[in-house]
Amino acid sequence: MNDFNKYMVLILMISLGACNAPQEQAPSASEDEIRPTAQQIDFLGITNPDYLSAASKRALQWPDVGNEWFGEFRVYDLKGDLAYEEGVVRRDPSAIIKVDGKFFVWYSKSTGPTDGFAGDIENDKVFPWDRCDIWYATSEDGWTWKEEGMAVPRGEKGAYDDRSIFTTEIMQWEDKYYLVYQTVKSPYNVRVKNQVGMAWADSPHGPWTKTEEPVLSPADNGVWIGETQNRFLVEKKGDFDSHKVHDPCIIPYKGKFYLYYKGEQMGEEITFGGRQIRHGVAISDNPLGPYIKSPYNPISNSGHEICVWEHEGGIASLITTDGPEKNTIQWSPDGINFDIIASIPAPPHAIGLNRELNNEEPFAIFGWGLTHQYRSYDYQYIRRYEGKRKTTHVGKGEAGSSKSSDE
Ligand code: AAL
Repeated sequence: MNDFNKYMVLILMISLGACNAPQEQAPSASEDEIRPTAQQIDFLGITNPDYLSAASKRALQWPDVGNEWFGEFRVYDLKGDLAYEEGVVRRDPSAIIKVDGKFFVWYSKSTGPTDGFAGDIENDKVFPWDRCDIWYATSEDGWTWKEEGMAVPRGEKGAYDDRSIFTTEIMQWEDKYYLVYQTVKSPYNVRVKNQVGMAWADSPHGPWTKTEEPVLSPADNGVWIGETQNRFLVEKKGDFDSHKVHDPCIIPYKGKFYLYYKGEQMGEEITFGGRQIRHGVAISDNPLGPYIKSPYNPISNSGHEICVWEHEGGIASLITTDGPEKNTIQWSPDGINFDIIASIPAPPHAIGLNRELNNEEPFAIFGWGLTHQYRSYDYQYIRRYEGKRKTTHVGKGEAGSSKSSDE
């Protein structure tokens, strides 16, 4: 374990143990062993090194990491066809790629309000992402977008993707384009299993050819109790992805194709970090599959939408929304074993990274891209985020820090 990992394990152990610890204690033997240097005492602002609080002890274990992942995000309205449109859902933007001088994005699109599960699910719309198809848009400047049309439609009645296809990602590999997306077969009830489908094309404008079968399916080892449509009633929960495989994103890496995804488990619970959501990876020698799930799955214990990119010879992953390790950047040298390398303040949801930006200093990957936001539960729209690294905190008119490199 490197220093940062030891530190994170320590944080977790100390913070869990600390809940039951008496408020005042005589210094223990191990406490005696902690001898901060004068520089550490000054940097951490410790009042008396003979009386170290649990928080100070944890702070003394911090590795000497920089602030290269610390920054802030702002979100802006888009112009043109991706501006908010009443009655229309546009959400879960893919990464942005640039082809022939134009930016391209793909996303889920549906119309009309959400009815939920209480009525006639055969005809209603159960979620904002129900009854979606994959659409795409292009832009010259990343602000004004032209909706080019539908890229991939739902399947014919009876097909595995006949009800909704949504939450897509794009991979450009050699001279071909690959879209992966979630699929649901009708009827869309709360226990329906969600799969991952794929389509490929020679041009970002299509035409797209779907693979005959889904490229990824949920684990088949959970057991529901009874027939009632209640997703929390389980005899056995099964693997982390026994109910749904979501948010697929493929990264070509070390001569193979790594399909990262979010798993949802049958009988999902709320834990001390929120919803039980974890990520997995499935690996293939070929972009079209077959994708074999890693035996190391799950490869995260937290997170929501997948946001991964190649970084310093490994894979970086932005972990948001759910679980004890939310709002962290994690990094893995092998695409499988991820460690926390930074905490990150309030990143946007469902980020569509701008893959054109991945060549400069670390935070530059977040320079700008797309996200979605809820105007209401019924309607979501795509917006632009801009991320800026932050190295100082100064008041208006105050002399800035000499350490600042970005203000
Ligand atoms: C998202 C994704 C998946 C979920 C829903 C639509 O942002 O995690 O796609 O199914 O929310």
